[in-house]
Amino acid sequence: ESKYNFKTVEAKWQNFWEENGFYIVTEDKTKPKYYDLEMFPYPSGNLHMGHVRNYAIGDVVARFKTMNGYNVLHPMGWDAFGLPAENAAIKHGIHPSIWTDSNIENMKRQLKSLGISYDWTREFATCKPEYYRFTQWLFLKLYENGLAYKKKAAVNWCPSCATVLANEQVVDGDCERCGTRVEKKSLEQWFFKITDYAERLLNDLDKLPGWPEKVKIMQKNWIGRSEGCEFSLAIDGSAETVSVFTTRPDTVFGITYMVLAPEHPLVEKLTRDTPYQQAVDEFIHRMKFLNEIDRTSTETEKEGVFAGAYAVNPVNGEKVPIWIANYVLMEYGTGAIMAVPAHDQRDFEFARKYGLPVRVVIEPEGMSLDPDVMTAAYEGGGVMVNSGQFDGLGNEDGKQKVIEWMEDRGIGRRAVNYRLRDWLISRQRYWGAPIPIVYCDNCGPQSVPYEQLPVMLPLNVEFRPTGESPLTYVDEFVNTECPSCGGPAKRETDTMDTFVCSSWYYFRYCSPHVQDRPWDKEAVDYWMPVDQYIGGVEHAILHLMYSRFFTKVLYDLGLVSCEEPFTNLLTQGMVLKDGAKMSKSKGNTVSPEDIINTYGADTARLFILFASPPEKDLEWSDQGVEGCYRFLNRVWRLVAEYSNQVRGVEAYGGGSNLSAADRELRYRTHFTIKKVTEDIEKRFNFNTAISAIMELVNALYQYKDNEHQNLAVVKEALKALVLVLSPFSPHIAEELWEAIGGEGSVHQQQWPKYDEEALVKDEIEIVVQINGKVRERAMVPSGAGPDEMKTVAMSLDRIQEMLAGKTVRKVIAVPGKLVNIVVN
Ligand code: ANZ
Ligand code: ZN
Repeated sequence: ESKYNFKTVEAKWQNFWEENGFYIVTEDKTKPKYYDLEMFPYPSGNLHMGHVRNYAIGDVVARFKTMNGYNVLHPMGWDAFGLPAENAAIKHGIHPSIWTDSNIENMKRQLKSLGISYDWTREFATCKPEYYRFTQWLFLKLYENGLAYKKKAAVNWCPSCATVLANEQVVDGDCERCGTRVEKKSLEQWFFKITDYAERLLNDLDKLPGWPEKVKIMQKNWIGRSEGCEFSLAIDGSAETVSVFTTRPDTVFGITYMVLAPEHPLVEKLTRDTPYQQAVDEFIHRMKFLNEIDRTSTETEKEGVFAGAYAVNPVNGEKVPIWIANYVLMEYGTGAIMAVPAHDQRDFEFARKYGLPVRVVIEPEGMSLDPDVMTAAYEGGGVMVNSGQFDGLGNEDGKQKVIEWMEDRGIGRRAVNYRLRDWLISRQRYWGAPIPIVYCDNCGPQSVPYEQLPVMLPLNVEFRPTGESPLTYVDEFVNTECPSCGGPAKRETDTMDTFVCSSWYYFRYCSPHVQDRPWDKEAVDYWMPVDQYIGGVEHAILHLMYSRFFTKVLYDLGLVSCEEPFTNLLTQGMVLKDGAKMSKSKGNTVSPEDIINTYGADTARLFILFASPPEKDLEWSDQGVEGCYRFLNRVWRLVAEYSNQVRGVEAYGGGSNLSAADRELRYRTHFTIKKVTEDIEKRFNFNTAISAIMELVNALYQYKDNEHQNLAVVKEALKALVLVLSPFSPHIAEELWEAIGGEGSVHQQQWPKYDEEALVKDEIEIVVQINGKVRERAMVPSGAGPDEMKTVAMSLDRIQEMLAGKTVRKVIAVPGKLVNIVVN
């Protein structure tokens, strides 16, 4: 019992928790609820240190809130659909479901060995029919409400993964997974209409004070709201008009040409059977193979061709040439722009390249710009010039005046544009939730009736990277009956983006076993919103945006009562080793399992929480782990030495006379309680909380050297120590709690409260010197004056002994510090 054997201790308490269903919660209405959620993992095979960090942080929160009287929901599950399983199938011939199940089993075992307080009865995997049935159910809800639609779209296509990628999965023009250059391909694809919610997704960020500012800024930029106007220009000699979106109506007199995106429908109309057709066709053909990122990158050379037609500028009647160029995208605004090279850098570069005119219409106050010598566009503000009746107006004012002028004439109107695009959810993949739609030659696309869900993934499939879903080749899957006319019909073979599965999983945890609906409304109303969400900042945009979108849609449909899913968000930093992010590809990983086997879960957790505050990056350090291990051993020995003496003793509760040393220990005890409580509650500063605990242990060791021992005070200190340590290192805390005679489980105790009075330091320590040499220390009242200090010093046993036979010549007192006795 005297040696810390973490293996026995951790196994013992993990069994105890499991056997007693310790972390199972129900919707107990007598207690305030607290929903503590960590982003669920993809079952890749093994936990990595990033996971350990994420879950250790979440577990401190769960245990702390539980001890503070909350009914805490702390669930775990698996984001189990997705590409790696399918790639493993292609590579090793293992079925994705078998690969996924065995990974889940392994990672679950690893999670349990970490001692995280999950309610495992709520576990689910998104790849199981019991779950994806409702992912399909939700798809149908969106479809019925006009929020899911199919359209032909140019998509990002990774030729190596043979799949469609969302914009967000394209990093600098390359596939996020394999690094291959991404191409463009036109396919019929399913979309969710997240753009309908752009404004609310933006505005409601203000309702999230508990989110990190940087995440809100990222979301804001992603939504990308721009204000400006849309207006149309006539095309010379044609009945057609072309409309443009601009954020700079104040520069409308500076238009010297116009640009259409290569995909713009007018291109064909304007150039068909003209001498320009061939050059335009060639250009467009070339652009097809470039993706959006390459086309719009500032480094990419701007290129274009003249369309052979002219547009008429409505403010001054001028005819300007219409060009087709790579830098204008069909997917933004109207797919056409008015070009103002003097004030837009992209237009400037293009104009210089093709010898198009540059006309200055905004000048900075007191300065004039010469278009012939300008080397870059002037994009700043200023005064309108060369702008007819608007001359002399400040440009911000001018923007409004030009819009009004256009509105009065019915040419244009104020407009808002968002960078946010609709969410492309189609994947030409097997390992995802099938989209519950069938196509009938007579009736067109039909929803699969709710009672026929789930549309089951067939097990027997062949995996070949063909670019089509493997489901396309499974006749029994594809061929079905039309739910409307009963005739032959074909199933949709696309599956859903896995971000769909993870956009609603936090609702499912509230009532994971209901079979006839995705959740029980009452349970969801009890638990939601999530009080604390914890995960990697890499999900700052997509997952969090999609989840917010789903929640708003479900709210509008009356299916849930909250409009935002996550009240507080904590984005944890990375785990680094040797200054670089720990990753398989860099070969600098440390295996959590090895660390747990060598030092135990309590040490692993303590180190990870102690090494750095949660939001900052954490540098792995073997010495740091060793240090935490030594610390837990030190705590163990301390308790072991005291346990027999204090087991039956009541913790100090006031009353009897305390020595200075007793008071000092009580001060440290209550200081620690206060510090740990505030560090966890207000700032998640687990690192400083743990330092405070370490100091309390030092204080206890110091106290142990005293001859006089007040066991009630010691008991009070040990109790507090074990209680405040328990969220960080939960197994050893249980064992020590038992050792000092604590009742029940440490995790079911009330969080300790600090005693304000103990925190008032009414005495201070001074040193007593003889001829300038420190000989003794003493406690004096904190306001003691020189005389009182001298009296105390002279009366000390040790000092009297040393003064025997000597003549005191002088006694000097420095208040708050020392007494020096000068002798012959
Ligand atoms: C004329 C102009 C003059 C512009 C000027 C800017 C400065 P944000 O802020 O991103 O919304 N634009 C509009 N549609 C486009 C498209 N489909 N592809 C590429 N560029 C497009 O940008 C809005 C500005 O981007 C618009 O305002 C337009 O150029 C361009 F001194 O119009 B501007
Ligand atoms: Zn039909």
